[in-house]
Amino acid sequence: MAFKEADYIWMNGEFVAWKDAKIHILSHVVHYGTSVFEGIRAYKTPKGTAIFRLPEHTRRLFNSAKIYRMEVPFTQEEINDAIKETIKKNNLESCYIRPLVYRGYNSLGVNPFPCPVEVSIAVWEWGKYLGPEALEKGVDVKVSTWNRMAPNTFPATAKVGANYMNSQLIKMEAIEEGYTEGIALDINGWVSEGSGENLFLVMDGKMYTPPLGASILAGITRATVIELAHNIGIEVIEMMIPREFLYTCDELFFTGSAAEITPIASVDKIPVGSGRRGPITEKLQKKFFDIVENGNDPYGWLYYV
Ligand code: PPE
Repeated sequence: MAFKEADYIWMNGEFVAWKDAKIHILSHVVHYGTSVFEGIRAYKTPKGTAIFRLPEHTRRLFNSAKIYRMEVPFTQEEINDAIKETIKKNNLESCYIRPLVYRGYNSLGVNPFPCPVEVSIAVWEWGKYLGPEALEKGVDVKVSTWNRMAPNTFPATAKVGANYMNSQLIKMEAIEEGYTEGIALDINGWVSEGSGENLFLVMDGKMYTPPLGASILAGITRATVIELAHNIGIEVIEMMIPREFLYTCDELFFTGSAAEITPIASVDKIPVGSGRRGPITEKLQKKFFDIVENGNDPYGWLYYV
């Protein structure tokens, strides 16, 4: 879906008009994928616009930058403030937030050090990530022929632009074959994650999710769902998951800032459980949306703009 354009984008401390938010074609990031980023949602609540788990996202952004030896020319507090200002400046009640740290223009060649580290923050209205009916009906997915990146190649817990070339292979294959999304296995054949989502299974009343050692991003929605599940008395087990569990589990769902909590209806044309959203998935969705949409937030996860 094409952008629903907002008015302003924050670039290196200043607001510029959406259409003028440009960089040079010879910027390092354009050629070598030299960027780290976040995806965050802000929700409209009865008490005003609230950003979900903002400091956790900003911390992950800075950790991704640290892994790639990028020194962010702002503090985490400055970025948090800038994100709030950008939402205000654009008069949005709810939006998706995309902070980006990248290597800009100086010279090319793999060595990134001569290129300046720059920061931008964009916000825009973004509907349901996997389609308008996905949260209720669930999505049809396939196990990708592409694996997630191997450990010690592209670090999976760093949220960097270049990792999303692998995600694009997974996503394109799924779409070309008529599915909404793909699930990637890691290089050893264990279940890893979707192109832009973490994954949970429900089996016999317990929940299972791959550990960080299965080449996944340490999702903030993943951590959220683990905590919500514990608090309603459901055990969550982090373990290597064999592919065939995707076919035999009772419920299966994706989590992500963009995807929120999206049920999976089928894998490789095999229905998951009854083939529709399961009861535990629905319960977790209710808990999640009660926090972000109604502002019932005993956890302190909402940051009001
Ligand atoms: N795995 C991957 C590969 C991933 O990209 C995301 C977020 C997650 C797991 C879930 O992480 P979290 O958002 O912290 O719960 N994907 C972001 C980008 C999606 C995109 O298409 O761009 C997002 O959800 O914002």
